[in-house]
Parts: sequence; C-alpha cells; structure tokens
Amino acid sequence: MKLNIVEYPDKKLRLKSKVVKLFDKKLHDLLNSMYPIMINTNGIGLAAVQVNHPIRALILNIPDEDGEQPKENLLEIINPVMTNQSGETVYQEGCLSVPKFYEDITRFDTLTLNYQDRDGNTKTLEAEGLLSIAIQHEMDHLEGILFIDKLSYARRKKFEKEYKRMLKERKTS
Ligand code: QAP
Ligand code: CO
Repeated sequence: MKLNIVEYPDKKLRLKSKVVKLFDKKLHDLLNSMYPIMINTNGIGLAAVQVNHPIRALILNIPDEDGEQPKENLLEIINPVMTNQSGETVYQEGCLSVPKFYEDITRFDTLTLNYQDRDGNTKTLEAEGLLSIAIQHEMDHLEGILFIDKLSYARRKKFEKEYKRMLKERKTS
C-alpha cells in the first residue's frame, strides 16, 4: 500500500478517527505499510490519520537506551482508551505532520491504556516516560488534535509565522 504523510495545515488532520470494527487483511496491510514510512522518516510514532486513513489505529516504536528501534519493540495500538493518568511531564515534541518544528509540551507522566492488537485481542499497558508521552501525542491525532494546538497564543503565532515561511521556501527551492 502506497502511503504519504499528510502535513499541516491539511484539514484531513482535523478529522475524528473512526472506531476499528474489522481486524482484517485491510487493517493488517495498512499497519504493515505504516511501519516503513515511520522508520524511513525517523519517526517514533504514527497515527493512521497521518497517512490519510482516519481510523483509531496507531503505531509506536520507542528507541531503547542505545537509541535503537528494533521491530520487536513495535507497538500496534487499535481503539485505545486511557483509564488512569497521573503526574505531569514536559518534553520537546515534534510530529511527522509538522516537519522541523519542536516545542515543549506538558503531558501526564504515567497512564494506563486499554487497547486492541491487530487481531482484536484486548490488552492493557502501563506507560511512563517517552512511551507515555508518545501515546498521548498519538491519541490526540485520533481526535484531530495536534501538539501545536497546545501552545500558548504567543508561541502558536510565532509557529504559524515560521511554518508559513518554511513552506514558502520549500516551494521555491
Ligand atoms: C510523536 O513524533 C512524539 O519534525 C512522534 O523533521 C513526539 O515521530 C512522541 C519527526 C515527541 C513522543 C515525543 C519530526 C521526524 C518525528 C520532524 C515523531 C522531523 C522528522 C516525529
Ligand atoms: Co504527530
């Protein structure tokens, strides 16, 4: 399956992703195709809506202590629901749909997640650190929310100005 990353300000990123009901070959094809595009673009997380499939599916591959991303660590998360959240943590986030921009965002420190795997089996996960941050970032995508939406008014304005300039320069080069 040929996939492309949808980039801000494309309105497709604002769609609310639909619950996955069929755990079929079509879903597996999509998940299989999302993995290489995430790795090749140096991503650690990708929601299906970011490749123009607004369904409640996302993948995560958090680097280990050595900065490696072995495929054994790949998490495929379908229909996630957060049940417990606690604490606060700040991390400089980026997004494959908002290339080249990084901003400090406050998230919950730890969380518990209920979700389904690619075969529809129910799972529970306790997350902290970067995994917890990544889950919250990717779950926001399912609601059409981007990390830049969480910036203060002043920082958002600065972002819009710099991003527009970047897009313009990309067009003329
Ligand atoms: C979401 O983000 C995330 O601008 C995943 O030029 C972010 O994989 C989870 C990326 C922060 C946890 C913490 C961004 C690659 C990748 C860029 C990504 C870029 C190239 C972002
Ligand atoms: Co993102």
